[in-house]
Amino acid sequence: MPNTPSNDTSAASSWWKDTPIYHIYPRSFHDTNEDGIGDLPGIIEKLPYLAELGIGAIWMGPVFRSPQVDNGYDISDYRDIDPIFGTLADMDRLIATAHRLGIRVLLDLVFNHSSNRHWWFVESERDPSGPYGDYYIWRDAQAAPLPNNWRSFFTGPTWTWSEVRGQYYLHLFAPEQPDLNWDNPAVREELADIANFWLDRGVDGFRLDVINFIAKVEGLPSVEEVAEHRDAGEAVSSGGREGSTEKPDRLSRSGPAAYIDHARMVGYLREFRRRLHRREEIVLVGETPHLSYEWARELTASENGALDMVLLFDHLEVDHGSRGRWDPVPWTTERLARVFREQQTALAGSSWPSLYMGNHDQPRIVSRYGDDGEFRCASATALATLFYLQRGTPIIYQGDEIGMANYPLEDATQIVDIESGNAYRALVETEGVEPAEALRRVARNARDNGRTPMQWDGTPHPSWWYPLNPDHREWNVAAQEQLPEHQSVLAHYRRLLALRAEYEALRRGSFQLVTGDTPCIAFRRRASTETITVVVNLSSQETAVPPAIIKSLAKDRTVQIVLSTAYNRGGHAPDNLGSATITASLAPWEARVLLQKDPALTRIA
Ligand code: ISL
Ligand code: CA
Repeated sequence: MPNTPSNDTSAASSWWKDTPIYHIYPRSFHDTNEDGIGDLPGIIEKLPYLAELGIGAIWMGPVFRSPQVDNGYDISDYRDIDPIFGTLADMDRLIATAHRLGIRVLLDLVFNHSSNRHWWFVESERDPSGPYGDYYIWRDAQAAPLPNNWRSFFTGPTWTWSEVRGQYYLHLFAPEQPDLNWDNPAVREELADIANFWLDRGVDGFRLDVINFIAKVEGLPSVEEVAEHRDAGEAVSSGGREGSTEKPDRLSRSGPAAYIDHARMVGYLREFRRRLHRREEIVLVGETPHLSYEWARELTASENGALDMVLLFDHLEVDHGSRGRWDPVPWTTERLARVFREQQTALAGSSWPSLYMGNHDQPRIVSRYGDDGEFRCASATALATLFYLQRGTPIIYQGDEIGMANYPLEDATQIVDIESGNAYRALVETEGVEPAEALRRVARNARDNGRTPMQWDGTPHPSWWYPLNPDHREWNVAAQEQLPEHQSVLAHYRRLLALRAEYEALRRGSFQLVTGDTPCIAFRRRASTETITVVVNLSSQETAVPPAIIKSLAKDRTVQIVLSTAYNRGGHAPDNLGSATITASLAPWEARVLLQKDPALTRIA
């Protein structure tokens, strides 16, 4: 078992606060049998690369048996590996090899819904009064066209008629992804058993897919009726403490958050955790789209015993227009800084933030918030410094460590992802948007952007299930290993993670936003004997260090620069960063990390 950080008193608890996690999208990570799909042997082969990067855990996207309607997020057997990825023996070998390298393993459990090809659903359809009859959410046809007016994440209604059973069933995503009925105790027991099956094989935790949607509002009322209940100030007890009223979610007036009964959801997850083997050693990370900060804190407060972290979305929605991700608008430093402050404030104390810039559902961060043209390396490293030195656990998405960018989508036929493809067709066919304009809107945030194959070297791999980004010939791991440090995104990520390992202020220190006025964001991390200030120029122009930073540093002679993404600016070779002037103007996309060791503070033994 990997050694736990020395400052942990209890042998294995909260290891996940001290080590970055690397998010692998297995389908696109590394293909060892030339079938064009990444596989488990491919992940095993790259574990040393990940160990050298400095990560302490991997989160792998779903590799269970699946018809692949939603690239594995439609599971038909939770206890077996899909042959396109490998076998159970491969998984056992992966876990053992990772542990030998000091890397823990998290799996991605999709428990809000299964595949419609899971035998539970086949039986539920065939035999309504059988043992699986109540595993899903079924409703009779009524006078109204559908049981309610909820909308799917993947466009269209959330109800599909089953000729076999003669009823509608609920699916918040594709019709091939029927929602499981968490109100059924047999379902909750079955899912805890599946988690224990993997924990008994040595897995160290789980990322739980859209886990905040597992408890739907009683009676499945229409969106408007839910809003009325909440407007009437209906007191809804919070998950942990009775009596407090639920603050309306940002989206409780409409959209997915209106479908959730949060108090019941928290209750189910506390019961789920109580049932898990090794529950003190593992980490539970919930993916929670549209979750309010209040409920995020409720879910992750350690005393509530539900989840350890959640994946919030607000920092990846500052470029969403009024109609969401398919209505992209320019983002601002002010909006992003405000979200950072809100998230860090909400999850201070006994909660713990996750820090992520992208994943298989998001566009590439260097294309989204950076400058993937002239300042691609500078902006990729600046954004990594901005996100990953905050309080919380960094979750690095495969390829971001070498500055991978969006795929040049020029034709709608290149959109393979179900959500993005449905959104494009809805814009054109339902809203009458010109195809070229619909493509412009969807291409920027299409999920395909984050799913192109990992770029290990410059050689062509024509068999890949999705084409490699044409820029892989220049932007790849092998090339980054050869570049001088200050031109290598990969080298910067290694230094960044090493910096976190070196300074307690970065691992466990407090967070305080100092400024968020265009074009800079600056924040401060404090621990017992050190203060670290991070200031980032989020523009392609040179800019002055914000006055608030200069004021706080001017008097202190002990300040030194421990990291800068503009190494080659003013003699900033990595080994003499300390000599550079602290308040020199910031180069385009420069992130500067300043250390103050306060001798007045005694080091806590
Ligand atoms: O980002 C999103 C919401 O704004 C959606 O792209 C995404 O579907 C949502 O975050 C939920 O994602 C998870 O569940 C989906 C699956 O398609 C995603 O890949 C998964 O990450 C359904 O299982
Ligand atoms: Ca393969």
